[in-house]
Amino acid sequence: MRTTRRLLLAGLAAIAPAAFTPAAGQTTVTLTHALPPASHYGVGALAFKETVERLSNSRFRVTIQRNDNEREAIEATQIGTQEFVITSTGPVGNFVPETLVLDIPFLFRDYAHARGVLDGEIGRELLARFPARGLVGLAWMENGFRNLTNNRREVSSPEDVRGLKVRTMENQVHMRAFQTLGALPTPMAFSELVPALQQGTVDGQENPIPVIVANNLNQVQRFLSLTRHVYSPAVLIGNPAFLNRLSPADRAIFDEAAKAAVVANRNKVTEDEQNGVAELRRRGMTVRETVDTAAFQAALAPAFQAYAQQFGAATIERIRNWRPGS
Ligand code: EAX
Repeated sequence: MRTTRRLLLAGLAAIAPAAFTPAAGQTTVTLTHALPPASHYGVGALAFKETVERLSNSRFRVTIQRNDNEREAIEATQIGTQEFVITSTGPVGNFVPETLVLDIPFLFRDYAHARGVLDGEIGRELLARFPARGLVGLAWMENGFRNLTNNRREVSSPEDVRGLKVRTMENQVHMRAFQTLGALPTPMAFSELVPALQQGTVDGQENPIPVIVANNLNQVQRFLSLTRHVYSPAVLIGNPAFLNRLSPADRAIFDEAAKAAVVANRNKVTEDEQNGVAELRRRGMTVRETVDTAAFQAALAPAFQAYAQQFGAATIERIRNWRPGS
């Protein structure tokens, strides 16, 4: 009897999405991200939680959990075993290939450029690609400009990268870039990174200052070079079935909470960018603040040609040439 009832309810929920709203009482949803609570993702997740619970008068409760295998968390959000994930775009390209264009090295001039593109027409167009892949891109968040760390040597030019075994995210754009520089890119989930560095499976990795600081990567990495070779967006993704079942008023609550998450997250990135390098030097890292960016860009020319083939030169130039008000 209970099975029949459950099937009937599931059927009703499926055919009456617009009208279906969670029963009175509390609905608990789960959001995961890969980093510690005090990180730029953690503060964003907390802002999301607080906003949802405040605006819904606690009809919805958000449980925040850590999962540092981002691909796994995106899959869980897709199938509905969790409702939300905050993730870097690293693995997202395996689900929504159009987002890979954002991972091209040296595409964005600075944070204002990246935030402007993602908050504008281009960012909206990319989020619109998520539903066809069984995901809802609620908002662009931020991971930050990625920098190279390693245990073998100071890096200031492409020659210094040659031969380094570098952990990359499971991202074909990043892997091509490091292959082109003569490194040995080794893709793996963030959850495998620290053991790989401890065991010497890889010599180095690349991540934004906020990630390096939040995860104490100074404990397993000696040299930091401020290459800023890639801007790494993050994205808040939701489960379509859950979101489509919400009333318009409740959906507006989650949209408002996503905006609050973006503000808290980006403020923390800005703060970490201001203080993180000095903190990492204090913790004992050898920091190379200036690198030969022009030489890196020149060395990546073959990769840029491949990216233009893959994404279209016009699309890349549209992003690269974006200006405020454009
Ligand atoms: O999203 O995997 C990575 O290097 C990411 O930057 C990290 O998980 C934060």
